[in-house]
Formats: sequence, C-alpha cells, structure tokens
Amino acid sequence: MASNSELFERASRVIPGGVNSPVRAFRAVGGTPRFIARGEGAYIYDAEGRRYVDYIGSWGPMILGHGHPAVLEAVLKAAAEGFSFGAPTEREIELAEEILKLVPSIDQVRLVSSGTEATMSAIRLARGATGRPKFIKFEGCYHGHTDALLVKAGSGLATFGHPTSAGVTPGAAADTVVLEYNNVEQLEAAFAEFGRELACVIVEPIAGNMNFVRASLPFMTALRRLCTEHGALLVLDEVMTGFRVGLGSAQGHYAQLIPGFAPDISVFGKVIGGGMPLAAFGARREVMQHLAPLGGVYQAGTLSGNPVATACGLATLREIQKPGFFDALAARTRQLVDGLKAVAADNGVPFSADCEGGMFGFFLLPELPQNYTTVMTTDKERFNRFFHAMLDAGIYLAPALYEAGFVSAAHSEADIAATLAAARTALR
Ligand code: KE4
Repeated sequence: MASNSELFERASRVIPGGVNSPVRAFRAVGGTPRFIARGEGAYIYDAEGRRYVDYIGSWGPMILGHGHPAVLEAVLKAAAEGFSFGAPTEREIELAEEILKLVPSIDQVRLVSSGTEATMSAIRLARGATGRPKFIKFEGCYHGHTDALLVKAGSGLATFGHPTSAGVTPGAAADTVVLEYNNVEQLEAAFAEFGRELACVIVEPIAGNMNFVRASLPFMTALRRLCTEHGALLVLDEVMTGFRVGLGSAQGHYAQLIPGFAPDISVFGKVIGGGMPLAAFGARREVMQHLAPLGGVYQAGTLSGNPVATACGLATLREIQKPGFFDALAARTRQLVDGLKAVAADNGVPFSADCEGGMFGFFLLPELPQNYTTVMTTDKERFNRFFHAMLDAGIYLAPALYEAGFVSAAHSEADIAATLAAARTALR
C-alpha cells in the first residue's frame, strides 16, 4: 500500500503540483496532501487506510454523504444505458424541470459541466442580452477561472481590474470592475460612473470563497435596486450555495428578508451534479432566448447534460426534497458551529463562526469579517496549526482559511462530538 507521500511524489512527476486543482496541494497549510482511496457516508479514507470525518464533501457536492444508495443505484443504471450520446435525452428535461420547480426566479436553464463554464456563459449571456461590455465582481469572491474573472481590484475606482493570474491579458481584464464586498458606497459610485455600460454584477450571495461572509441586507438590497435602475442584470453565483444553504438556495433566503428580491441570472453547480461534472445557469425566458441556437450568444458543450451526471444530480435533488432534510442538516451544522464557538471560548481563542443550511465557516478572529481584507488579517500560522491538529485527529477541514466547510446528511451526532473533542484538544 503506497503512502500519501509516495503517491504525492509520484503524482508530482506527472501532474503539475501533483494535483488537478491547486487547493488540493495543501500549499496554504503545508504538509502532504492525503490521497483519498474511498468515501463512505460522512467519511473519507486515505491511501494509508486512515479515516477522516469529511467536512470538504468535494467542496460542496456531497450533501448526502459519500455513496448514498439511491444515488449510486441511479448512476449505475444510467451508466449501463450509455455514458454520452451528444444528442438530447429525457433525463436532461427531468433535471431542468426539477431545477425550475425549486428556483422560481428562472423560466429556463442550460446545463454545462463545471461552475467555471456556467459563470463564463452567464456573463457572456448578460453582455449579449444587454449589449454592454462591463461587469462588476467583488474581491474575495471566486467564480471559476475564466480570464475575465481572474481579476483583482484596481487602484481606485477609475482604473479597471488587474489580472490575478499570469496569462490573463490586460485586454481580458479591461471590462472587469472589482469592488469591495458589502461596500454600498463603492457600489453606488461605480454605478454612477459606469451604470450605462454595465452588463451585470456577479456576486456570491454568501461568499464561501472567503470562508463564510454573508452579503449584508443593505448590500443585497442596493445590488438589486441599482441593477434595476441601470438596466444591468444581477447574477447570483450559487454554485456553492445552491441547494446547499436551503432548498430555495441563498436567493430563497434573501427573498424572505427582502420582499420581492430575485436575481436576473442564477448559476448553480456542485450539489446539482451530486459529485459528477454538472453545473447550470438559468434566467427568465426573455434572457435565455439570447442563447444559441435561438439567439446570438454562442454557448456549447460536448458533455453538457451528460446522461450519467444528470442521473446523479436528479437522484441527489430528489433526496434533498424529502421532508425534514434541511431542518436536520441545518440543526447538525448549527450543533457543530455552536460547539466550536463554545470550545474556543473555553480556551480563550479568538473565534467567530456562522452557518446556513449545510454550509459553515469559522475564523480565528473575534468578530465575523464582512470583507476579504478583514478575512485575511487571520493569523495564518495559527490557522495552519489548528488545521493539522484536526487532520491528525482524523477531522478533515478545508485546507485554507478562505474556504468554507460542509456538513452532509450522513454526519451523525457522534461525528460532531468527535469533531468538538478534537477541536478542544487542538485549540488548547
Ligand atoms: P468549478 O469550475 O470549480 O466547478 O466552479 C467554479 C466556482 C464557481 N463559483 C463558486 C461560488 C465556486 O465556489 C466555484 C468553485 N469553488 C471551489 C472551492 N472554493 C472549487 C474547489 C477547487 O477549486 O478545487
């Protein structure tokens, strides 16, 4: 049986950094990544046979836990009927209908293979539908790795964003305006300056890519009002929050707090694929009609609406609609978060945490941060020590202080208790 370090060394010879996605390399926290052999319920097992309580859940998709029998059965049945046809199938209609049933703000949806593809397409759709070039994003939000989205705040409002990645040209970043999350004044000023040129604003309604930062009510209200006033489309990136923070996703949560609130375009991923490559974007009919083959906005994909992935997503969405599913999941997540806060308080460690549905975040900061700058004031060394102490105790948390955590329906009271016991020791 090869060890994690042997596998990491072998992987690094043939795959850049030994991983197919950077966060998996543990570079933020140091140490050797665990190579996972299998998952079962709330647990993952590494190449050395060690068991971990899994709070990554593939970064959100595994809301039912690993190997849910009904999902496994649906996937095996679909696979036996054919992996991919490059032609329409009934199951794509079924999944689209299921999504529309759960997302009242959209009339139509297009299925794709990754969140990056979905947000990239949503921005192209917004630009095509409005005929406008610019869009706003926020520092600390991550929407996938499309060129125009790998941009950080420029110095001052007037200058546009600067690329955050090599290989992104100034031209590709030129129409991206990057503002501070939860900063209403900056939003007002940007709309005053660029309003008529803005195709859309794209935002994570709860920013899981800076761990867990909620859009404040004034911010979300201002976003909706300003987009409406200036004819820009409000794009909610719910790749992480969609069907994770509640059956109505984050938009359902905000619609309860802000009467009549609804986005213009919604982006989904992760949970709707149940762990298989599947994401989606949707909007009202008059917006979606701009998409090929009907309209002039081109968008396509060989494996879009893949028959096996749609079976996995559909089975997952059916399970989460069962009575009491989210009540139980939210209660279990709340139990974890409240327990962690209590353990930190007992040990005098500055700590704040929050959760919604099956998604949570915690900070080694006394107060919940409202933006990226504050999140990054966290003592990184202290976080890394905590992460590794928990990992060594068999608790697998996100290997970066800017990532959110996820609880599945398979996490038991005993798993939460074991996590809190490990946290007590680690925080001491
Ligand atoms: P993908 O292209 O990775 O499927 O989705 C991009 C994306 C879009 N929007 C949001 C809000 C997202 O969180 C993501 C991807 N999330 C990261 C975790 N922070 C995926 C993990 C990774 O990059 O390996």
